[in-house]
Amino acid sequence: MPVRRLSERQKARIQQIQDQRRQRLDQRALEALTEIEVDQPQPGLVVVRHGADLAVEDQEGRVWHCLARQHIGHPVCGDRVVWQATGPDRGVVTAIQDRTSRLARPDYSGRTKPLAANLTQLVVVLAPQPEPSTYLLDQYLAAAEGMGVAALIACNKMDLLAAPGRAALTERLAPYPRIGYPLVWLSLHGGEGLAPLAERLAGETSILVGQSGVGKSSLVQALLPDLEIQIGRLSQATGLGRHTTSAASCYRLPRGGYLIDSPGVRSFRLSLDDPDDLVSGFRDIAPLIGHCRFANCRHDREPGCALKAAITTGALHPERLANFLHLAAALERSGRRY
Ligand SMILES: Nc1nc2c(ncn2[C@@H]2O[C@H](COP(=O)(O)OP(=O)(O)O)[C@@H](O)[C@H]2O)c(=O)[nH]1
Ligand SMILES: [Mg+2]
Ligand SMILES: [Zn+2]
Repeated sequence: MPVRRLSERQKARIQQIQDQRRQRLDQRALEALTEIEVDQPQPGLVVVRHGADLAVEDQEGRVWHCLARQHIGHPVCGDRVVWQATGPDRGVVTAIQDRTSRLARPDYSGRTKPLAANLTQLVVVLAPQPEPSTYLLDQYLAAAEGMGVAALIACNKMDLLAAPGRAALTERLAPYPRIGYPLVWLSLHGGEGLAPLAERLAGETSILVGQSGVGKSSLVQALLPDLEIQIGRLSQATGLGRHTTSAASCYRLPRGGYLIDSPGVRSFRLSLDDPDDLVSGFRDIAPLIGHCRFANCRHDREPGCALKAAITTGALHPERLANFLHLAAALERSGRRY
């Protein structure tokens, strides 16, 4: 995403417009609460957020068009909230419950903005085409570690590979299951692997991430046979029509659990705000840090390097170390050290 540089004046102006908008919205929410006989507070799940408009699912699975009280912060897709009905299909969100995880992305001003909450699983989608990049894969996995959610690798379009190509890719990705990341092989053209993937998604709140062209949109379609119906239901609830498909949406999976989908979420990348996140993002490297002979070891040619030793024993894959060092170098160029 290109970073637009705004002058202080422009930023102040944007802030002022946003504050005014917030006040107006809070007024609307307050009016809604006072005008009508207010119902009991009840728990709900934010299934779509489009600007200030929220679609909140109640415990019976009904979807309500809600606004949020402004002082509570910004509810996002996946948030568990407390809300009150104010009309036949309208309500006001009065509290956001603590998030177990949050997926965030920096906005125009560099402040991170949450995109989705309470995910339990990140699904990294790869394919033989476009050429898989373990550098990108390792960043997604580090992001999952940073959020404290499980990660799963789904390798799609396997129908494109004959036996030798398949063996080569299996070999290349072999380090991942070894360090505890499950791997599923898929072909949407041919149906291979969809059932095992659906099994791993059941009961979880997952998102799909990965390079453009690996088949994420196709996978969403395959996993959600009633996608059109769900989109219709959610866009009707927010009163915004079908252009809400650009908003992050939380779809119900047929076997329970949710799939959060939006173009913004799919293209999310690791941002290394905190250098500690780099080390803790590599579960195979983290336990080795601090065990080199020299405290300032660069894990390059130094004697007594614990990381190099782990490569010799096969406990650490050289490509993982190379990707780690690459990210560490990028971090250092920005003036920080892990
Ligand atoms: N051969 C093959 N093509 C696939 C498979 N899954 C998706 N595609 C194709 O890959 C292209 C990109 O898919 P898309 O879902 O748009 O990828 P996205 O950019 O990750 O959302 C489309 O032309 C799909 O039809 C598959 O399993 N095998
Ligand atoms: Mg797509
Ligand atoms: Zn070292």
